[in-house]
Amino acid sequence: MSASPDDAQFMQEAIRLGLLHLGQTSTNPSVGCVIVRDGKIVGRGTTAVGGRPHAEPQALAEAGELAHGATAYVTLEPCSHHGKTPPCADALIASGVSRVVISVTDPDERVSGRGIAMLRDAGITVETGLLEEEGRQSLAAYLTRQTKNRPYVILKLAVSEDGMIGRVGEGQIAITGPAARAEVQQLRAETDAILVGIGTAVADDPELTVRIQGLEGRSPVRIVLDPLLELPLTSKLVRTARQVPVIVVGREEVSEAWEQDLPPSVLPDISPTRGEIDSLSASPETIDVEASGHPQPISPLVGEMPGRAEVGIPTAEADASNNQLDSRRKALEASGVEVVYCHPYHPEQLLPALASRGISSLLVEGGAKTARLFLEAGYVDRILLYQGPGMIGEGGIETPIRKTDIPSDFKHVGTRRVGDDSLDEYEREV
Ligand code: AOF
Ligand code: ZN
Repeated sequence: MSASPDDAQFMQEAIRLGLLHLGQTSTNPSVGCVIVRDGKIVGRGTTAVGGRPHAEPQALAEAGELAHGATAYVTLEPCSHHGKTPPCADALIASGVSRVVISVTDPDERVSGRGIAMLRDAGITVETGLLEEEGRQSLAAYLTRQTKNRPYVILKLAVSEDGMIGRVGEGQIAITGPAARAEVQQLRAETDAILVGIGTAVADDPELTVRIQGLEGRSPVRIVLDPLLELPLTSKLVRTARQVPVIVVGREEVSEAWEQDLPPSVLPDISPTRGEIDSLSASPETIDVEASGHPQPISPLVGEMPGRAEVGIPTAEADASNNQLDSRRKALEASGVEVVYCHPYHPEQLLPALASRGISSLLVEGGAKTARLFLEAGYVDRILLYQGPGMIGEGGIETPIRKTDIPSDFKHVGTRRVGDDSLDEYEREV
């Protein structure tokens, strides 16, 4: 393609616009579009909150007559299908633009290549692949859900100078300062769901909501991996479950099979660990989550747990435990928590189940076991390693991953200061 430095600059602006509604358009991607006439931007658009209208008609509306003979820069191939809105390719053709520059082609099978073909058939010059790597990163959640049938997984860790993420028995302790914490709140606001293990939920009693001014309404769905349904009814998570959804991922029945059923490690340096996770059996059908424009909580799914006889637990004992589990489930549900049942230690089943409910991005926030489980299974796409200046010392909980053992297929995006802390970012190709 014949991209000029100006082309790159305009696409950069389209990518910036797309990022403005990250996490607010799911399951639609947040696309950015600029219309440029005689070297000047005459129209701007971002996919609207909720997913519609798409970016292009908004940018074209702002440009009006000036779109005639202009160039449109768009981060994703314009759509060609009659979905909930008419095709953006038709809108571009009708506007009279003479050139369309695209960063990423759309994997949605209703579109893929057809949007480009419609534009070319109408005599418009089309160029693709400009700033593709950045474009793909900006659409990472959408592309991952579309092509891998799972959410894009971000692992965030706050590590002390001596490589610890907390101290045993002390709940939440400050490792990073206010600037880093504000960044994490922003990240939560851009993510569809946030996940912790029951160990962290009990020890830290976190709320996992977005509390910065102006973003309070953008808290992600909160998910707790909790095989035995131990989440206290008095926890902040349960007490706020009617305001911001909480999903507890438990296991269906008492059995010992889940203790033995570990997925193989893909990280040679980290030994297989007992995580805190159970996982869902993937749902065969998908629900139309687009009507609400927001990810829906996953509904209860009953997995194929091994029967008690198979794992040799005495029936009476197992019955008593199952009765307890059942009453805990009812109590959680009465508080507004959704309880789902699943298989142990298998994010390869949990993640597609979340994707099928419209969750395109997932922030894993703790603790060490949960982080290891996702890392070992190879499902982490991005790692944010915040490093604070303080020491934890004795009783410290070691970080599940250090700068020196980041898997080699991650690219080190960079290091930057955030207040008194530093942040190292690593990402995989999308
Ligand atoms: C564009 N521009 O801004 C976005 C696009 O359910 P619908 O009708 O909104 O269609 C969803 C699909 O539209 C989605 O899977 C993706 O292919 C495309 N998203 N396309 O031209 C946009 N957000
Ligand atoms: Zn469209």
